[in-house]
Amino acid sequence: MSTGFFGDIQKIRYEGPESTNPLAFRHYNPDEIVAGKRMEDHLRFAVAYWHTFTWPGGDPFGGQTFLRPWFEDSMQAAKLKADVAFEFFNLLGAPFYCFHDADVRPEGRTFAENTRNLNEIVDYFEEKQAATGVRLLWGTANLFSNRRYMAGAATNPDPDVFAFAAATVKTCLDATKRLGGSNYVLWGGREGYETILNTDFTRELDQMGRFLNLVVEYKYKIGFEGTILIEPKPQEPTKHQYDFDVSTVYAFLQKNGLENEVKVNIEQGHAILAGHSFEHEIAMANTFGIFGSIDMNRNDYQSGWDTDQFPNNVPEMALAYYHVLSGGGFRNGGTNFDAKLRRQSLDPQDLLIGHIGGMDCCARGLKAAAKMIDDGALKTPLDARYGKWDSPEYQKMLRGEYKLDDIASWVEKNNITPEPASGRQEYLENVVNRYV
Ligand code: 3MF
Ligand code: MG
Repeated sequence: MSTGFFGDIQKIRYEGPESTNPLAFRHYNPDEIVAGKRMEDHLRFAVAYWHTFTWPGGDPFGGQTFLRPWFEDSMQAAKLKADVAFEFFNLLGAPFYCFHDADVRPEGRTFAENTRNLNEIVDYFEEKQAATGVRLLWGTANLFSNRRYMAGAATNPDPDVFAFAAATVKTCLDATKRLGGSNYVLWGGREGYETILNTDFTRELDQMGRFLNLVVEYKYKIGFEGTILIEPKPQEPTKHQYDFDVSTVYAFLQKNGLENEVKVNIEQGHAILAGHSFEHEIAMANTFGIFGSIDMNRNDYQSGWDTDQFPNNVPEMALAYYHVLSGGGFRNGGTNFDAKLRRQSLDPQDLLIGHIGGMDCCARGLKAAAKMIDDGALKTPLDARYGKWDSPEYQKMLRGEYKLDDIASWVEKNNITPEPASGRQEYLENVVNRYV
């Protein structure tokens, strides 16, 4: 039985680029084949439970603007929220969703009560997934909202908090496994510091390393087959967050012997906050072999805050998917909209329209990326730029067969005189613009 929340809105359909219907896709056509695969299977869209069903519309200057019938901390309200959520996934045709424990269950007074509440909702989700075919892209624990986490979870100076957080992650990994989740995400919301004056980096980073090892050990213990992902972010809410960006996370994984166990969930807005582009972070993760999944939401470039808006810039999406596809595309990962409405967008249909626009924008980006790859538009000039490295002498240098003094003799004997060549940046930028 329908909750009636979305009125008489029907399932969102693909109507093609000429459609002016705001409740239709103009570019996202799930069954259309792009680069040998259905678009739905390439993009693997997921709806974020927290922004779409839980966020009340507050900002630093004012509270709730959204009035939702399930905004109440009870099990009954949590089930109504779940009913609406699965109706939404169906209307939108979203194959996946993502959630934190705190998004889906009422907050208990104790750890045991939290676990009971979570498990009751997981039972409910299990039935709904079976009835609808919607799947879980990733589960996670909210280890940053409750006041107990104000000084961090794994990195807290109080070991009681470390233990409570570890116990909570155990329950969330259990839940994710039961629901067949493809990944489990750790975003270190408050794993950082407000001031160095009260912070011992050595202890905190060691604690964080131990915590992550515990998670990986437990994954094997229960036979969870998904990928463990860390989501980098440089700051906000803390002044400095330890999982600053992809490169920092990779160094942390190596230090803790986890570089083959854990991958990254890269968020567009977090990449920008770190002073990078989204494609920089995706390409870097490919280079290290730790690319996992993406959170597809932008920030407002003027405000400098993590505003979590739906993507609307096709050239940016094209370059992002160019690197996703160049790395072989998603395996367990997908495109999660960690995006929320603006607080004046009050109507139920705004929730659909935000996602529709985001999905269309990603679809256009994907198609442009696939075409660029097909044509070798960027790869051919890139290979040519590095082409001299294919010569046998330069291969020997790379393999370490020529030592520094061998190289010196070789350069002298052959009178090697480097001739600078154009980097052709404007040409390449113009090439990209042909595709978007
Ligand atoms: C914050 C985020 C987070 C993470 C989520 C899962 C609340 O900037 O992006 O959203 O995506 O916690 O790790
Ligand atoms: Mg995110």
